[in-house]
Parts: sequence; structure tokens; C-alpha cells
Amino acid sequence: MANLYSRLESGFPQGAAAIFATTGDGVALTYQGVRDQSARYANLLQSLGVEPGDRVAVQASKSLDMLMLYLGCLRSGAIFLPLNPAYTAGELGYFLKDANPRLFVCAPSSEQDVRPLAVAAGVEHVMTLGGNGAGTLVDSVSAHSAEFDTVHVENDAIAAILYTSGTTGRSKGAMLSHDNLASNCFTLKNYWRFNADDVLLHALPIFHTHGLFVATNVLMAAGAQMIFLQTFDVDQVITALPRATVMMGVPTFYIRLLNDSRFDRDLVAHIRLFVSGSAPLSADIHRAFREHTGQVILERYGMTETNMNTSNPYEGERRPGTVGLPLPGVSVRIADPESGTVLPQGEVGVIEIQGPNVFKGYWNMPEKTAAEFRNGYFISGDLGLIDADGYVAIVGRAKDLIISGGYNIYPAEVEAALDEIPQIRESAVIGVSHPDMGEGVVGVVVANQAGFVDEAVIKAELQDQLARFKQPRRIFFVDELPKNAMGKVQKNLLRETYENVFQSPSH
Ligand code: MCA
Ligand code: AMP
Repeated sequence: MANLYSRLESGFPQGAAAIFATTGDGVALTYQGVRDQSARYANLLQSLGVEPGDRVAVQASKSLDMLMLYLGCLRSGAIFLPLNPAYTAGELGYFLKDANPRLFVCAPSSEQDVRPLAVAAGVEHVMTLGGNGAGTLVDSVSAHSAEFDTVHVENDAIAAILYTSGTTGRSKGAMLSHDNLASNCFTLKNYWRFNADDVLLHALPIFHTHGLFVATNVLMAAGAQMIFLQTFDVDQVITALPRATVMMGVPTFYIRLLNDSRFDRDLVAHIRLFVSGSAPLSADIHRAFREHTGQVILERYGMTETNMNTSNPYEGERRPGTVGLPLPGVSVRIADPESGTVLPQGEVGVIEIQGPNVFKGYWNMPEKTAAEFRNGYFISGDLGLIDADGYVAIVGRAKDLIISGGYNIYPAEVEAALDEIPQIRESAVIGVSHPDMGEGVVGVVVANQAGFVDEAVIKAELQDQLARFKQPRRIFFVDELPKNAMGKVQKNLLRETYENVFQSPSH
């Protein structure tokens, strides 16, 4: 099977002027520029001794250079490993040790702090990349040739590793092959009718499946163009929408747009598709969006490990509160969480997935990988049902997971950080309804008799331990945590107690 880049490139428009991306600053990159720059990055990687299968880790701001580095990795057979810039040094140290990249690319502003971590992890090369074209990586790449013969890769060759947290213990690196990514992006291109006339509004981060693979790969497969914004900024998005034909986002994007008086029917009348995913889009927001704009958001469902699994139809009913139908080639079934027995239609169970989209396993964790498959299906940890018309609805989670603004937060990781604080005896972390982020993180703690501790102290302690988005936005003190007979914290009771804490506008 061919390299993903070769498969994407075969759909690139031929004309020298065909635009790939325009940034918020008006900088344009053509498809010819993509061919040339990705070749330069592939040559640079080879000159550094990066070999097929070597990891190239990147923790930097969103930029077109970062995307070209991604394509350079594909072309040279290296494994692209993007990391959220919000991760703290402690979190980063783990990823570098675990993935052992040959090259680590960081922001110029953090080089001094993170270089020692890279050295300690045995990383051979450290280079820098700023969001504005600055840094040693960009300086070096210009000296390289714009000619490169994209390498042939084996069927299961890994194209990227994306870390996902887990309900217990350490983050796991999900290995995605060239075939995984190619199958999903061509399926989505056809399902969502992407074509060379499309202009995608891209305001997502590019260190996750959504912004990197779903948005960028699909766009390239169609030879379409994008408006490439640094972050989701309502003003910039509203300015750009008149030039776009498609937008992809997490529910928070659509909630924020609906709250802005400039966002109206006329502004989006020409848009052919709004896609939502990464977190539940409530049926209320779906309906409010339709009433306000006349546009019916298309909700789809995916995971880092599987890419996209289901989608509401392009033509046909997009049902609020559902994630649509299994994508062509993807098999979705509902199983009993304990036994794995497939349940009758309409019953609630754990969603299991099989198909060419499903990843090759967790990096260096064969046992964890084996534990998450049964009978050839990947166990998603999401609870759902399939209705009589085949639509999948997600009704809950078997995994203890919080999704805030489209980012996953595992309570176990936050609890471990809280429990490290000497003045805390024990803690429980829950997600409760948040009007902007969908769910917000709440910490409930029992203080040690001996020590005095308040919310400010705890927040200060967590600052260097956990990425900001994982930190509890509210912390409550209790004398004891509610527990069942087995000694397990009853999080459902805590969720009831604190369900309204984010309902005031200040949060
Ligand atoms: C930023 N903060 C957050 C989040 N983002 N806190 C909780 N949850 C978040 N998602 C922190 C900031 O550091 C800041 O901290 C404070 O919250 C307020 O920031 P604010 O300006 O309101 O946030 P923002 O910068 O506007 O970002 C919100 C956002 C962003 C636009 C929703 O988080 C985002 O782009 N989310 C998309 C995530 C995504 O792409 N997920 C896809 C995963 P302080 O006040 O201390 O400075 S892929 C996936 O899930 C699967 C495969 C799928 O199906 O797609
Ligand atoms: P991640 O591990 O970041 O890839 O997140 C994957 C998880 O996001 C899934 O297991 C779901 O719990 C959740 N998710 C993604 N899309 C949707 C959606 N449309 N509705 C509800 N949950 C979703």
C-alpha cells in the first residue's frame, strides 16, 4: 500500500496557483508550495539521520510549518508525534521518555526549560519552531532541496502516534498507520462530499485527530483550500465565515457563535456544511442552531484510536442527539460491557468498533492494547445504543472521563496530582455541566487534619503539574467523600451535589 502522502498528493490540484491554505495574516501557501516544502522537510529529516519508524515529537504553536513537518514525516517514513503546547514540563518529560523521539521540536520560548528533559530522555536533536515562521527548524529547512522521492511504506507502517490519557495510570501512545488515516480520510471526503471548490474554516488545534486528520487530511484528499486560523477566536471566525464553505468544530465553537449577535442566518447562508464532534452536541444546541441559522449541524463520532466511526448523513436526516450511522467499511456493535455479548437492537451497552480505521495498538504497551480489544473489536468505553433506523446515540461513558471544550481529562490523573499535595488526604474529581465547555472539572477534597489548605494553595500547587485545561476550575472541601460498601467513591452523588456550580456567568 502506498504512503499516505502519495495518496493525498494524487488529488492535489495541478495548477501552480492552486491555494492550499491562507492564514489569518493573509499568508497563502499553494499546493505546489506544499509539494516543495514537504520535500524540504523530508530532506531535512533524512539529513538529521531520522529513519523510517523514528519518532519526531513536536510541541509548538499551530502553524503551516508544523503541517509541512507532518507531511515531511509521512514522506520520509518517520512517525509524527504532536503534543499539546499546554502540557507542563512534567507531562512532557514522560512523553519524551516513553516515545524516545530522534528529533524533538519545541517552541523557541520554551527551549531553555525543555532541552534538559529532552537530553535526559536521550533525544538526539532539539530544534525550535515558532508560530510565526521563526526558529531553527525553519532556518534549516530552506537550505534543502524541494525534490524528494516519497518512500514506500509497508501496509501497517505507523504514520503518527497520538497520546491519549487513560482511566488508570499512564498516557498511552495510539499508533495510527498510513492505511488507518488514508481509509478514514477518503471515506469522509466522499461521505461529506468534499471537493476542490471547498474552503474549510480551520480553527482547531492540529495536535489532535480532529484538526490534524479529520480537517487537514480530508481537505488535502479533495484538493480543497482552507482558512487556517491560529485558534478559535470568535471575531476572526466571524470575519472568515463569508469566505468559507465548510466549518468543523467542537460543540464549544457553536455555543460561542450562537452567543454572538453578529452570527446570523445571512452570515452563513452560503455555508454547505457545519460538522461537530469530539464531545456531545446537545440536542438543544443542535435545534437552537437550526432555528437561528437554518443550518443543520452534522454530528459525527470518533476517537483518537479509531479516527471517525459514525456520521450523520450528508443527505437525509441529521438527528439531534445522535452521532449518525456507521461510516462505510466501519462495523459498530453494542455489547454487554462485562461479557462482551452482542446486545439486541435498541439496548444500551458499550460501543465496539472494527474496521480499517482502527489503530495498530498502543506504543510499547501490548498488554494494554490486548485488553482493549475483544473478538476483533475495539472497546470504546462509550455507552450507547443503535436505534431501529441504525442511528447510534451515545448515552454515557463506561470510562471515568471528562470532556471539556473537546479535550479529554481523566479524573484519575487529576486525583493523583491532588493527592500528592501534602495537605490533602484524599480527593475525587468529577465533570459537571458547563455552559461553554460542555463539562467543567470540579475537585472535591478532604484536607489532612494537620495541614491548612485553601483553594488558592491547591491551584498554585497544580500549576506546574498539570496542563491548565485539566486543572479543576472549582475546588470544594468536605469532611469525607461519599463511599459505597466497597469503599469506592460515589461520584454520581458528588455530580448531583455540584451539578450547578458552573451555571453562574462568572465561570
Ligand atoms: C482552554 N482552557 C480550557 C480549555 N481550553 N479549559 C478547559 N477546557 C478546555 N478545552 C483554559 C485556558 O488555558 C484558559 O486558562 C482558560 O481555560 C480559558 O480559556 P479560553 O480563552 O476560554 O479558552 P480558549 O483558548 O478559547 O479555548 C477553548 C477552546 C479550545 C476553543 C474550546 O479548548 C479548543 O480549541 N478546543 C478544541 C479541542 C479539540 O480540538 N479537541 C479534539 C480532540 P487560564 O484562564 O488559566 O489562562 S480529537 C477527539 O476528541 C476525537 C478524535 C474526535 O472525535 O474528534
Ligand atoms: P479522544 O480520546 O480525545 O479521541 O476522545 C474520544 C472520545 O470523545 C470518545 O470516546 C467519546 O467519548 C468522545 N466523543 C467524540 N465525538 C463525540 C460525539 N460526537 N458525541 C459524544 N462524544 C464524542
